[in-house]
Amino acid sequence: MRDAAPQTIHLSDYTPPNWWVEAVELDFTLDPKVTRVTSRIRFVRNTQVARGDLHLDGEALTLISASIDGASLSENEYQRTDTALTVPADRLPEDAFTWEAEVQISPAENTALEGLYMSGGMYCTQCEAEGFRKITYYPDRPDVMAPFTVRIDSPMPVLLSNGNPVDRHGHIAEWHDPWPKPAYLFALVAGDLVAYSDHFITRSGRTVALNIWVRRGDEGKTHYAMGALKRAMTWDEEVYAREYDLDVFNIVAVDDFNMGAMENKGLNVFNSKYVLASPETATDRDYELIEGIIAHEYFHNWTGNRITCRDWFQLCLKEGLTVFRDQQFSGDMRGEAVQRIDNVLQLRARQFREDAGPLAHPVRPESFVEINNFYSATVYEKGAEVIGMLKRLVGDDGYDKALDLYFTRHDGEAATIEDWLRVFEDATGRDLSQFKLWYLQAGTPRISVRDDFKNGTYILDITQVTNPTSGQADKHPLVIPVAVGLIGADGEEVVPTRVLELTQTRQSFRFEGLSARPVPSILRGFSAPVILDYTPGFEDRALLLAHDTDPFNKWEAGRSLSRDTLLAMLRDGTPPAAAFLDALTTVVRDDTLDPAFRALVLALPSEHEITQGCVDAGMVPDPTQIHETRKALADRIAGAARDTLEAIYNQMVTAGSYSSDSVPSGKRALRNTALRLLTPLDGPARARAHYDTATNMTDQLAAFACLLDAGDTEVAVRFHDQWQHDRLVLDKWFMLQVAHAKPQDAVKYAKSLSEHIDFDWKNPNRFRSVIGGLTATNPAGFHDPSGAGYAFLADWLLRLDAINPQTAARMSTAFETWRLFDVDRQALIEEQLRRIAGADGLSRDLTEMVGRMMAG
Ligand code: 0A1
Ligand code: ZN
Repeated sequence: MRDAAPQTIHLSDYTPPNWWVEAVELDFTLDPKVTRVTSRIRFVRNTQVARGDLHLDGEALTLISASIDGASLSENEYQRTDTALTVPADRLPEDAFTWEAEVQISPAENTALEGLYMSGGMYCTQCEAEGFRKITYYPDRPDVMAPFTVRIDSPMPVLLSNGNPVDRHGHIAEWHDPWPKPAYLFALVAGDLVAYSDHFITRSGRTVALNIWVRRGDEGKTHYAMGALKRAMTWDEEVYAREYDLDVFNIVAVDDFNMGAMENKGLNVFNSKYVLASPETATDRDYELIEGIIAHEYFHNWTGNRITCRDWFQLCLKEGLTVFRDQQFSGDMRGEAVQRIDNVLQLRARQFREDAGPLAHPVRPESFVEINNFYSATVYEKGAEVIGMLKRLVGDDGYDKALDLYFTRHDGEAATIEDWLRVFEDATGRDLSQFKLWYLQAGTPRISVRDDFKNGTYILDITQVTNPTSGQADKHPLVIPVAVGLIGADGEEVVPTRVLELTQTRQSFRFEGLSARPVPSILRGFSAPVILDYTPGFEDRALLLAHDTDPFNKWEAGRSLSRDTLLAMLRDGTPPAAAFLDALTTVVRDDTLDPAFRALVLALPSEHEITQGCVDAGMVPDPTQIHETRKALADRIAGAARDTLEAIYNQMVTAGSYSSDSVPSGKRALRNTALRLLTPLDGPARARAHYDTATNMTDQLAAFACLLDAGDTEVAVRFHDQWQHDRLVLDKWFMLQVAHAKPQDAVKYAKSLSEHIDFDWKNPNRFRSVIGGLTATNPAGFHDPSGAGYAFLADWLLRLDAINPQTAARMSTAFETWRLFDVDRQALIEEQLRRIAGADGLSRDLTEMVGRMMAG
């Protein structure tokens, strides 16, 4: 239901609660349609504020009874709206009291997958950000932290909640979580589940029971996740000195989940796609994501759970830091260089795109209508980049000191970004007042560089600018760490990496004592989340591609040459320069380099990256032409590097049984890239053989994609016959067919797949496979000049919004780039945005997103 007037919440309006919670007891009697929840909550007065009303959040609850200190409350003793229950201060005992209430809820009818809901016959919960209020009346705000005791009454064989198990007899299980936590970390799971179990001995010698709970039949796909969990636990002890703090750590895989996973205390709930893996069903990329996400949720135990956020504006406090930590972990597990390139690719694809459009917002936003709309690339990924910069600026020792102080000073608290920055200031003595702007200012800064060489001195003159973003016209200069190294004309590094600190709009930096003009390698390791407007000539970039000692910039040199080549092809049909093709081939052929890195060098900029490149170059992007030009360049590269690619295809064979480790998966990545490039040249025979002999999903899917591109229709039938029983593989089947449809057929394909018997639009993964398949993986199809893609998306968003507003709102971001396109496409998209905005009963989630996209 549309709220009468969706309210905007402002950070500046934060006030502490009138009442703290000392302890919570919850009793659940589970039933799909009629679940009873009894709560006993001990409130104590917050003596820091004037004595005030008791404010409880509550949504979609049937209130059966309520009492204070055992005396039942009649309806005239409280006020109740659709979203809250308030007991006036004069009806409350002076300093402390026990609130008891019984409510009724209906998990089976909860299609929004927020609060207590059902997935595949099991009960599960999702309470972040504000889902607990759909379970019972409670001060559902992260600064109210309390220990929880939970009793679950249900005939289901497995009954789980947070913390440690206390008791189990018959239908009833009791759990106690001694660590004070906000309600968003509450979780309950009940189902006919099986566990894959193991244990972990912490460095202080405590034994922790580890369980991964899955649906019967999936237990063979849990080993990898368990290994990842143990690696993450070890890593957090070794690198951050953080130890796990309960007797048991449970993970549950559920099929219907709006996001990736959730860090509920001691009971992480995962989208099954980020837990279940076997070589036959999961790709190398899936394995990598499982390891990263298992680690992310586990790391939240300290950065998020032990220290949480005071309010939802501080979301980046836990998310930016936890992403930063999971990226460090993945770098240690899989290789730092490749991991960094991968992170930057994601950042540019998702966060730069967000920052450049109407949805731009600061890492710490100042207002929101629906907080679920701010689980964004900016909060997560730019939030992580900001921490990376901080670490670079204060040094590794300074970072370690600051983190130690953070954990000791704020353990058990709900903290703010101000607290976070203060520990860095106190630990290192550095003034971070200007640095704080990274949290407050939206938009991607651009830095431009001019250089000069005179009498042995090389000068870099660097300028920064951040363009206005919606609602934020004035921007101030930021502190930008620019890591720079200098390379001599012979390819030798003459100055190793130095971090220049740009603090003003314009600044010069000098390098003395050089014998000749060097080639600068700027923004090494992508030392700041900025756009570097500096394009050295072809020769210089080819030199960096061949010789830069910084792997990120070595890759970046190739990427920027590819981008410029594509733009020149688009502008006036200029063919790719032979020297560019040669330079690329030389790197790809270099077997002293990591195969995963070579695969990344061969990967062309995405269609969205080219779209943005066109806009930056003053051209109107044409999605169809971009798609064709990108394919044409791939064919040119394949033609020029044919022998190398054939050799790679023949050599990069992984022997023995499957392993998702970085070395074999890097080899597969390079070999499958070669296959993809060679297939249009040589025809589908090689891909067919690859498909027929594949022993793992990485190879099968790579061949499947090639065959779809080659117009093989029979392979989709074979794939479906083989995998129709496996829901996660079937998601891939749906997505790849849309992704590899010819742009002019893509909407037609997506439509017919959405009518397929296996299409279940209520399952977020399946919905994302088809609708997201079109918008995210087939941009030329989505932007078909007829506007059919836009109408298709709008139709589905409206339909989904009625049952699952959160996922509908997320998927609507496919429209966020609408102003980049020609006026005809803009008009077609605007028509759809207006249609959505005008629909009856639109959710607060989608109303906010569409409103922001139209306004910005
Ligand atoms: N905190 C989780 C992400 C998450 C957020 C919201 C959710 O439901 C609305 C679910 C998960 C994480 O960072 O992994
Ligand atoms: Zn997180």
